[in-house]
Amino acid sequence: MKNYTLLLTLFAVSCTAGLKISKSFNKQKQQIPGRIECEYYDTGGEGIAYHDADSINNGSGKLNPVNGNPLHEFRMKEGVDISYTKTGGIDNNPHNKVVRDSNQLYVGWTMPGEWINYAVRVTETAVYQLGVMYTANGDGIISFDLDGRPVAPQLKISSTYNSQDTVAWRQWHHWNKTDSLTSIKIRKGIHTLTLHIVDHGQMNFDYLEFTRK
Ligand SMILES: [Ca+2]
Ligand SMILES: [Ca+2]
Repeated sequence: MKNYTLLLTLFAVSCTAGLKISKSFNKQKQQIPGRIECEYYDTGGEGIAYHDADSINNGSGKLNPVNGNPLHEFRMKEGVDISYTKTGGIDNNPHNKVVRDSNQLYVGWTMPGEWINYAVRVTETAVYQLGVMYTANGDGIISFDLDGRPVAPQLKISSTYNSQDTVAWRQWHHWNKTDSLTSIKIRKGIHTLTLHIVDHGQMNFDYLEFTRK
């Protein structure tokens, strides 16, 4: 019996040692209430901190070539695709529903099935309203897990496509902010928040905003 218990203990220890978990970016947990910057997703790589459709960063280092500008090279070796808001009619265009600051990093090139983890520190147990700063080339669906369990129904991100805009690529740059996508009760403490791209994709996410209801 003793040997059996010892074996079980060894098995448990080795499982724990082999378990890889995602960790906060720059060892700094983002806070709720507050803004969760989507580009500050966890470290740990593909399958641990995120799942992305391809292993290259289609923004940093590609669309935005390496040139010494940190906005061009942000997390460029990781699979999650990142760009930033630009002037010259790109992200400050007349079809925005909200005023946009330039040089704001965001996660883009989203595809169904992708997910991203965020280590968060929740400073008070409360019901939080969830806001999102985003663009959507068509109606998209996202969902959220907290510590691996769904915390909200699947959520529709309304399209910001506008046929008045004849610049085809700019259909991915019409920014909007929703302040009350859903309400989520979250307990005080350290949690892992997971953003899932459920359907359509083609959305850009600058930040999530959690405010007390
Ligand atoms: Ca990618
Ligand atoms: Ca951002």
